[in-house]
Amino acid sequence: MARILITSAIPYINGIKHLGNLVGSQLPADLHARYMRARGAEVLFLCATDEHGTPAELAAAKAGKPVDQYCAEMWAVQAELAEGFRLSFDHFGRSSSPQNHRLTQHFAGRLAEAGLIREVSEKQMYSNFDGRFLPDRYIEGTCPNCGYDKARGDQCENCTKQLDPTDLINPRSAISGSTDLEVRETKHLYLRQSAMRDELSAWIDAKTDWPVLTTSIAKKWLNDGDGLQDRGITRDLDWGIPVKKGDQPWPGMEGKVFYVWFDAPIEYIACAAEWVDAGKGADWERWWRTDKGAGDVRYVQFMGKDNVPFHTLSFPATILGANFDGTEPWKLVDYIKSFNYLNYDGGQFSTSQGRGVFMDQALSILPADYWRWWLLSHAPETSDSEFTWEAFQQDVNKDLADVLGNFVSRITKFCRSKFGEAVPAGGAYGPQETALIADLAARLARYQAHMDAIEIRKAAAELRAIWVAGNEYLQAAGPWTVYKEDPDRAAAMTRFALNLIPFYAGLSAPFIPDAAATMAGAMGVDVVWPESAADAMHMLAPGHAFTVPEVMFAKIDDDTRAGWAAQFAGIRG
Ligand code: B3M
Ligand code: ZN
Repeated sequence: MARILITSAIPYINGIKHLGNLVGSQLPADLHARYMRARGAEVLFLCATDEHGTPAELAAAKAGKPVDQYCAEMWAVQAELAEGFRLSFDHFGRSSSPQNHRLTQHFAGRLAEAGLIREVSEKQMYSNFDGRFLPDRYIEGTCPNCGYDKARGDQCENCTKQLDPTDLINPRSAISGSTDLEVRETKHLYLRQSAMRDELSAWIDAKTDWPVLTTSIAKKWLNDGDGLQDRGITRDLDWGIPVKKGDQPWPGMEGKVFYVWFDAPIEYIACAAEWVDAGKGADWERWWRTDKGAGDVRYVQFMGKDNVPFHTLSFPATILGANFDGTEPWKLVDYIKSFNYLNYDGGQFSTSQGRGVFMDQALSILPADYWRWWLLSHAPETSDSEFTWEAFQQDVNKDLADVLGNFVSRITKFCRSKFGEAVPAGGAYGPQETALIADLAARLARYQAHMDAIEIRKAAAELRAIWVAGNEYLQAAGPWTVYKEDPDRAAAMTRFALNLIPFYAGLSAPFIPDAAATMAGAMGVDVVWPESAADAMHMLAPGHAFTVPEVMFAKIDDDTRAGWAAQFAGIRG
């Protein structure tokens, strides 16, 4: 049995995520997890909140709460929204967990043993007004690379360049806006990732099957040398994982914490330990250590493009470095699926500016399946894509209501009125049905190939075509007309069309799990992946009872659409 480890980039704790965040990591990761489980793989699907660093501290300060309390509350909010969107994590952890404290300190100790950490006395921005150092997001200014004027001290959101606070032009404090800043000396630990350039370069060169988006970003940072500069992995902050060498103190580093981007990817590992400690699993090393059973695991990561440098360079440097003596072979990622950005109505989604539709708002106006279908079928794979209310209304009405929902409703109602609420006997499948089975078999093979390759838009297009094929069959066959002259033939057509419903339920479940459960439930069967189109059309035997499901998808009318467009035009307060 195939074993698949899946992680989604772990969302920052600082507030509710928008739909652009959702489609850039958690949602496609869920699609893959659901698909692989349906195909019989043993899957471990992990996500967590990213609770350290300046995003957490700044957001807690804004909310007027102690940062630990703020994080606990926001974790619960994010966990509930994840459930609302039917994200099927095996565990939703927290990067502030004791497991992550231990592992992060462990990795730092191993890297020190390997000689991959050096102590650097460096210059940091200090705000006289705020009376503190201003690492990372505590400072904003103009990007030296692209000129974007809201670049943060750790990275430019606009061009993805990783930055140091001292790189910014016209820097200002993100807390007070003060420009009364000075440079002060402070001591920090640096990860010597540059020492691992050859190893990382060979590893990435071997990944010829990765999406171009992933490898192009990785190679850009490798080859212009920029991304592989040694990076500071400690910070002068209160909140975070205390700097230690394993469980030993680190002289000179008292009062400092690890940099959020050092401990966040380690949470992927710690999350598996949390999963075990929560009583949900027996052995996390079986997923993470190739010497302890993870040798046959395929590890797939999902993330937005701005996270690629950390996952292709920094995190691999950490876990490869920790195996300097061959005693700790950690599982490296096998495939990185990365995403461009989803834009919102002519601009960017923005958490800091409250622009766009956020996960809680989305669920307050429509159930998860509407969003899941639209977002996944427009996943920004090869380029940025754009959410508009017009496109959303049009696609949802067409694909979900007119095609899929209408098919299910039409055939179940027709059967109920002519044959009752059981699959009719009589007649036999003829050339029309044989032709559709052949078509569906070919489409099923293509759909599986796209899902295997995590080509999400192509998979969605094929699934839509599979729904359309059923609708067209029903339209062309016209059992309601045939019934008058040849009720037996109409019964065979009806039986065939009813059998398409569980077939659709199985294939659609990774995209729209609730609707799939409704379809299968109405037909009195479980949601199962149809391994063969021909067999699937004989699954419901004559006499098998069913019910007519409630309306599966309501259409969005123009007034409603216009109302939402107006409601979400402004910025969230
Ligand atoms: N929290 C950034 C983000 O949410 C960061 C990802 C960490 S993945 C280890 O986009
Ligand atoms: Zn920039």
